[in-house]
Amino acid sequence: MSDEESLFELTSSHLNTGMRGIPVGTCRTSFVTPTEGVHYCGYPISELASLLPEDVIYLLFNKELPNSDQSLKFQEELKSRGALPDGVEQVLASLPRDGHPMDWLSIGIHTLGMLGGEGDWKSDALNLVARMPRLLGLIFRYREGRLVNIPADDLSMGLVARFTNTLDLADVDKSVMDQVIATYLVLHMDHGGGNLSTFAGKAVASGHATVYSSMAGAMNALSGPLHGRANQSCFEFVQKIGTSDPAEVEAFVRGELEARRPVFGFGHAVLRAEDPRATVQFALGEKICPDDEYFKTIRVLREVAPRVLSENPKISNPNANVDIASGTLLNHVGLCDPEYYTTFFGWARVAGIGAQIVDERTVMRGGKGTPIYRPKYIAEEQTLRHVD
Ligand code: FAM
Repeated sequence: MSDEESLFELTSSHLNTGMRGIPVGTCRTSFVTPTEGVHYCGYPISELASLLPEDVIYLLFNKELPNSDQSLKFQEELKSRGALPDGVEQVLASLPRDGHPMDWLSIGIHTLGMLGGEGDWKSDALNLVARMPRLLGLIFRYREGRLVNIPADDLSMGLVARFTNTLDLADVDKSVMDQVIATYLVLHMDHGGGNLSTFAGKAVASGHATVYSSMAGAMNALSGPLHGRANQSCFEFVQKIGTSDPAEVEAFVRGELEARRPVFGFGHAVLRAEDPRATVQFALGEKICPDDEYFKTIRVLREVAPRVLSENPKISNPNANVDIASGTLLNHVGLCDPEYYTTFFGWARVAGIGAQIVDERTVMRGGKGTPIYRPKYIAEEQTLRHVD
């Protein structure tokens, strides 16, 4: 790309559109195509879905998949970075239990920064990646008031197992739970440079706030119902359907559209086919929970909704998106409260956003980093006047 190449013709119609589609920078970790969805460092997500989350995190930070030596070394590195600083639990103990888990997550990340920030972009980003499983596990425990017998953080475990070990739910199959969470994490780690939370995180970091403050800002952005919290709404929607009878599901979908409510789990701003991340999760569901009532509902929905949505030519993509199946799978393995679902999204995105912040701060512009963000806003309805 030469410095002179014209990338975009801007007209006043682009103002106040949320910068939709306007190129503002480059991204080294991932890109999204309309038919194959997200690719991490060139690899289609469908080819990465069953890899160890640690290996995919390595990919995002190093732009290459690790060989087996590099993989083991990186897993050890994350273990050595994983211990939470003292004092985190005291802060969690003081938070309101009816506060949304995403607000807890944002405060938790800020707390990690206040108590254990180092001031180095890469080291802080990797420390945060390594500390997320314990932080998230503790958020569940404190917010639910399950304070007795919290297992010690076992740093010899991998990232996912450290979370499930902290959570320590009775009567669940931890190996299936670990498989669902590992797949969830890999699928959600990154999604290009311009999605709201990633953009917000990089914008905050551009003013040289810490990785922790930047990531807390990114999590606040992710918490909105139009962004990350759609996965909570999507499972609540599936719960509301309450049937897997095809005719009843179709009547429900038509009723939602008539009432001008969204059919959750379908449609996308960029994709024009079923999101491969949905395809992967459907395949996993067929393996682990084909007879789960909610899974039966989404299996039918996957056939019915695109057919009904296609009747409206305005809808650019009637197919399933990433959020259609994730809640059903999390619910199946014992993570039954949809209010927590966006925190898994946040946990995953810490890797992609962290890697993108490190790239922007230490690699872009020959290592100088991207300057502080400063888009231009044009004054409107502000004629010059003076106080009499
Ligand atoms: N249900 C009802 N209406 C829909 C729809 C759906 N699933 N998908 C699109 N539309 C409507 C949309 O609201 C818009 O209507 P207006 O012109 O009246 O504003 C019209 O169809 C054209 O929309 P589009 O160009 O096809 O898509 P957008 O880029 O505007 O919107 C979504 C994309 C994801 C916001 C939209 O498809 C939607 O609301 N889906 C349901 C909610 C959902 O599943 N969200 C999670 C998305 C997930 F992938 C994520 O990003 N986390």
